[in-house]
Amino acid sequence: MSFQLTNKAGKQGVGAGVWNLGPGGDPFGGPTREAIPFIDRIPLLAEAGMSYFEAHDSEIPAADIDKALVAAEKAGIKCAMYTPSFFADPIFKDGAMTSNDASIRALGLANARQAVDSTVALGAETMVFWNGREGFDFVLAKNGRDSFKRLIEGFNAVGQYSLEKYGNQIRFAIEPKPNEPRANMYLANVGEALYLISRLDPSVQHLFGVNPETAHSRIAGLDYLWDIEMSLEANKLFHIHLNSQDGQRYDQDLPFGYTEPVKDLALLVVLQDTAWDGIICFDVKAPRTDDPKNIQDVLTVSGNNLVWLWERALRVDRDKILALRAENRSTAIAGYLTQVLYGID
Ligand code: XLS
Ligand code: MG
Repeated sequence: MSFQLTNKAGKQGVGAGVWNLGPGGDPFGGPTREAIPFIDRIPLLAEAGMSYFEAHDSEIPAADIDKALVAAEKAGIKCAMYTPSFFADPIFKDGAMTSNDASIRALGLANARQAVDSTVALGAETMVFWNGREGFDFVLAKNGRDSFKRLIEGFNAVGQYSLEKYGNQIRFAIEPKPNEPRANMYLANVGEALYLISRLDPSVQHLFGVNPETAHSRIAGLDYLWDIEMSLEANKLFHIHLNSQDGQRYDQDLPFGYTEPVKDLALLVVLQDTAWDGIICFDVKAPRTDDPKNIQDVLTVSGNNLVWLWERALRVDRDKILALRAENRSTAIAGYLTQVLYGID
């Protein structure tokens, strides 16, 4: 059984990352579950209702792609996106594209080019760039203006490589996050990512968009629905990571639909109304407290919440919202959404 969304435009099915089913370690304590090999997580994602998987190059390196494809084919699941892990290798401890050391920037570029090839080999249409280590912990440790220029150079070079080798076959989605693991991260929010895209070379600009993650907006104290609307307005919503966050704190990757169901309902209304046709993916984390046999709960809870909220969103009377807007009754709109959410209609 896979999660399906009634009348969704474009791509059906939902996805999640192989990293979502981790062994449960955190900065204060080791794993609470035995680590499942990354390739073996692919069938687990499918079993939990996912039609797509996502992976970092540190989880499924180029050498394992054939094995991943066999496992995916067997499980009836496809790759939604692939992403270079600029944050994992100690060589990139102070960033890849924004490192002060030109030889490390060159390594970052080589790593990104390899990830482009792997994205194509896996049959994914999207490669994500998450700003993992691109940032600073101490002021003046980097020159911010130089860092920004280096990001532009780096993305231009990756875009050029991909365009020359594969044409428009894959697109790049920049995923903003304000902090963690760095104290301050470049491309901290959707607005910054869109500004960066506006500064890219016009020959590659069309290849770049954003991958907003709802929890990341919340960590920044921003409204994730507005972030997504802004991406849509710019015609740059290339991918999406849904999850929940319980306040402004460390990145929790809670199940989608858990903390702010009314806002999630409104988000789905917006996606339905714009006929967004991309794949909907979760970026959640199996909590440290869950037993190994229940490791997929975080995915099934997210999937069920998505399907239920999607069905509710289809029932939202758009004309009623317009009428209430015309009467300047924003509180009544909030009440109406809650009414639909609770199924009182
Ligand atoms: C981390 C990010 C990461 C990206 C992919 O906070 O959400 O998991 O989605 O690198
Ligand atoms: Mg993410």
